[in-house]
Amino acid sequence: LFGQVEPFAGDPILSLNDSFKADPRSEKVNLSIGVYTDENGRIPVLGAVKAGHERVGFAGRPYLPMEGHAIYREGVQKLVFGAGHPAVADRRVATIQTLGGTGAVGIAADFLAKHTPGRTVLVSDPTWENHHGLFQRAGFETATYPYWDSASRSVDFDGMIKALEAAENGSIVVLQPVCHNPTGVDLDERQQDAVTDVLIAKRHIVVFDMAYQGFGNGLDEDAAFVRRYAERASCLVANSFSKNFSLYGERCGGLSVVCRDADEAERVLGQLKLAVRRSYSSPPMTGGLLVATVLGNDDLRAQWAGEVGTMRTRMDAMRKRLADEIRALSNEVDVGFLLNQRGMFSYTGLSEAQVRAMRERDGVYLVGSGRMCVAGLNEANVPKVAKSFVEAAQA
Ligand code: PLP
Ligand code: TYF
Repeated sequence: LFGQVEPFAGDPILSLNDSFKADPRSEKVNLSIGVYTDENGRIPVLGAVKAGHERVGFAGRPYLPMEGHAIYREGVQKLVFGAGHPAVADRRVATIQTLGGTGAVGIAADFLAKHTPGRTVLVSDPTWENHHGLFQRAGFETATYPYWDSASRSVDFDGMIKALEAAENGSIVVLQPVCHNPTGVDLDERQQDAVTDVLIAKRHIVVFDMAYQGFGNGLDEDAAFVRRYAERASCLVANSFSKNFSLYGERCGGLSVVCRDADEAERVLGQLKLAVRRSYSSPPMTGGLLVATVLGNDDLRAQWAGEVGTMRTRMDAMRKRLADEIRALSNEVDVGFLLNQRGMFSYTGLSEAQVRAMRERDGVYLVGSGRMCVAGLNEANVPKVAKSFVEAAQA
């Protein structure tokens, strides 16, 4: 019956993570998968989440509504758009609880496939690979807009603008507003505004995918692009709590659709619920209750915001430490990229062969594209990573 079924090659990043776990060397360093680990190399349990867990305990487990927990959805709106945002005040935002950021992008794709079918979907080159996969699964063809300029190790802004202008009116454009995966480079405020002008003039449908809110400059600062855009036009916003709540396995995220008015938002919410009903009926409760409890309580929310700041500060410090260590070993390796890029990832510019050499010789694991997860760095492993990096870069 299933004789023709093709083998699945596996997800390259998850496979690399498995190879890391199987590597017997004790001095190995995992800078591959996008997971935040603390100074001791562990995935942290945030204090605010632990306190939330104690508060909610374990009571009955009825089904949640299709759209998720009401306090959770309110929390998403406040976090993504800010408390006083006009779209929220006008009740023009339809928000649902989703299965992580992946589930949010997936439901966005399903929703758009039904209500705006046949459009071209443009994602950045490069991007999180699943952007292609999720929109293709929903029936779209995907194409790319230029994003990364390897010569300057920054955004190919002119290329991006030209591609958005050249695209058919009303195309679907997926944008990562902050801490771009995999490059670590973001648009600055002037560039964001220029891109916004083009997107609105072309009546493109924008899907923001914000998986790292709080890891760039701050929770509010990181949402500024989305907030300004949503003051000017309708859009979809996927957000993830996997990283900033350190709740990877709980699958917590949100999808918000900014609409023209409250009536439209009500109907859009209905269609999002229908998409959920046809896919998995309703979201799971445990992780959602934790997030809702933290976001819905002023003290816990403030504690959480502080802990997000601690994660961000540590990653920034590790970027600087690695740059210093590399400079101490060699004047010939340019480390500016480590300091200009933000969030969990840095595109190093290393080739696949150089990345392989670091992995095989030194047990330092980066993704084949040259992406380094800086959250895997700590005081103990930075010297080793710096030495491995310099040797690979100069080979
Ligand atoms: N979008 C981007 C850009 C990501 O980098 C990731 C995860 O790494 C996701 C979405 C998925 O997030 P989640 O793990 O919450 O599904
Ligand atoms: O880019 C990353 O590292 C994350 C990790 O199914 C990831 O996207 C990779 C595959 C996956 C879930 C998370």
